[in-house]
Amino acid sequence: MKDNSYLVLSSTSSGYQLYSFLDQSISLHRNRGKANYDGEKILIGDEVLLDDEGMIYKVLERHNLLKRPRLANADEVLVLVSAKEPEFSSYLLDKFLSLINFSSIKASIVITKTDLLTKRELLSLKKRLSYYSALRYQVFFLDCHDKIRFDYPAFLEFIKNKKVAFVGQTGVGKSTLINLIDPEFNRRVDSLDVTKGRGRHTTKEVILLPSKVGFIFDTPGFSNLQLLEMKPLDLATFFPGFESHFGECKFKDCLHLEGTKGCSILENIKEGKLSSDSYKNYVKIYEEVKTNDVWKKKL
Ligand SMILES: Nc1nc2c(ncn2[C@@H]2O[C@H](COP(=O)(O)OP(=O)(O)O)[C@@H](O)[C@H]2O)c(=O)[nH]1
Ligand SMILES: [Mg+2]
Ligand SMILES: [Zn+2]
Repeated sequence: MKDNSYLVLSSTSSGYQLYSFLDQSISLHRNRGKANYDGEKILIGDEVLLDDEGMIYKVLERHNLLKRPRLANADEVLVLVSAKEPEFSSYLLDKFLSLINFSSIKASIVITKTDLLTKRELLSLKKRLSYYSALRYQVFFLDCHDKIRFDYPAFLEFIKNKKVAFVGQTGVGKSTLINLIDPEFNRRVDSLDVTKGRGRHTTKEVILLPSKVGFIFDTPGFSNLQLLEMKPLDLATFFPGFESHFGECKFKDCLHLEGTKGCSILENIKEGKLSSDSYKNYVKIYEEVKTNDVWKKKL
């Protein structure tokens, strides 16, 4: 079925840029009226069919959906977190991983700006990240300007022939990394140094780039991520490291909060099998999810 379907790369005011699986060409097409997916408009990453006049008339079934940034059919989501500038944040990492787990998509971790660390800092960060490797996340340390140093060759092999989404805070190096993979894309890179007066250009919308290696979603940055669609119990289930303990707590709807009797998560933390640092992130994110009442209104 792939042969006559098209992949949505980007959305413009004059239509959708589509990639043809048949001949790898890219062309602009409009939507005939109301082609949608369960009432939702076409997303980047959707696969669509064209009628005889070259108009989109059908959206094919989605394999998955990432809610934030909103995109369809990623094989893998790569969470980019910088080692420095902005400072490494396990809080943001845990938050992203929760959301991706919740969306049932595979996640991996990319640490950017590794070149800015001293040897000692690198060792200490690697130790910190070994917790995530033990949870079976792939972790890559990169300098987004350098194809030789650190884990770039393994990273390149990893993304080959996949559709991968790069997500992460503004300024972590998403666009820089895309330019390293395929300089032809010439993605705009933001200067963090405003004194240079170049102004800031940001990736404003999700776009899917057909690179020489594989398909890459570049996504808009943000300073913080809100988990608006997640309920407290979703977080308690999908927080990184917690999934494999699902159903082990005494109470079925356990939120793993301090003092809960028979909580498997708290026991695992006590035994050092789950990270107490990450647990602090959990409590912080739980408080945010609890106070966000968007989901309550929908009930
Ligand atoms: N030293 C260093 N700087 C980087 C690296 N990756 C990106 N940068 C710089 O970080 C800034 C933001 O990069 P950009 O790709 O625009 O980030 P984005 O907002 O995630 O797309 C730019 O000044 C880049 O040159 C890296 O691995 N090492
Ligand atoms: Mg960017
Ligand atoms: Zn529990």
